[in-house]
Amino acid sequence: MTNAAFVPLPPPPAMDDDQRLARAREFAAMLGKRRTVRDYAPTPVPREVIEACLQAAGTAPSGANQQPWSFVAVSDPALKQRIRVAAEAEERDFYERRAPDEWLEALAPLGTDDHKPFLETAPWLIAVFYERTGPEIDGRKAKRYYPHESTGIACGMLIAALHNAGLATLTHTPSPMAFLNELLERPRHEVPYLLLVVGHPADGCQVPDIRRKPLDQFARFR
Ligand code: IYR
Repeated sequence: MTNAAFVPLPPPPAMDDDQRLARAREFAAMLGKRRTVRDYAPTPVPREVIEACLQAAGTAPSGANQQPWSFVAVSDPALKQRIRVAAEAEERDFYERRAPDEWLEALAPLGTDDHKPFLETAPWLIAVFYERTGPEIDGRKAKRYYPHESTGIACGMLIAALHNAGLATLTHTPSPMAFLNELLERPRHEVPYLLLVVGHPADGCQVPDIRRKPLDQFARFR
């Protein structure tokens, strides 16, 4: 027996299969133009745009509808500078000591190194956290189900929403990221997941000459 409450699903938009195909292809083409950007213009982006894109992210499906994500959007230059300093310290350690040669070889086509000026130049940094558990209430912590997967889906939707709004992004994962809890004053049960860099590309911005796999290499039909 379930005591769940149900309401009618609002009708989906009316369209025939030709329209469906056209829309599906348009969306794929739109997303196909997304590129990860590491060189940003200092041009500001209104907070309302970021809010609307976060609103889109917050519609993601999640384990047991627990919505275990939490976003901190940072535009304050002093805070961005502190994030850059902390991230670059971790990245230096990664590139100079921790990264195995195999990993450095895999990164070579991307041309990345421990310098992360975009953490100050880009107008917004969105730190994403997932809740490992709920907050402790009366000494008990509620379990969260599929928090990584749920937060990953929300991040995908956020990246798509930002791209659709004409903005560039970078999924940055300085490792470890515990400094984000301290700098952004988030409690310990929130685990840093991703630092998303958001803004407009710099004039003359260049991106790595890399390709995406064709459909038949990553999807099968049976
Ligand atoms: N966090 C480092 C290294 C890095 C790792 C992966 I996997 C990438 O796809 C890109 C970079 C950095 O940001 O430089």
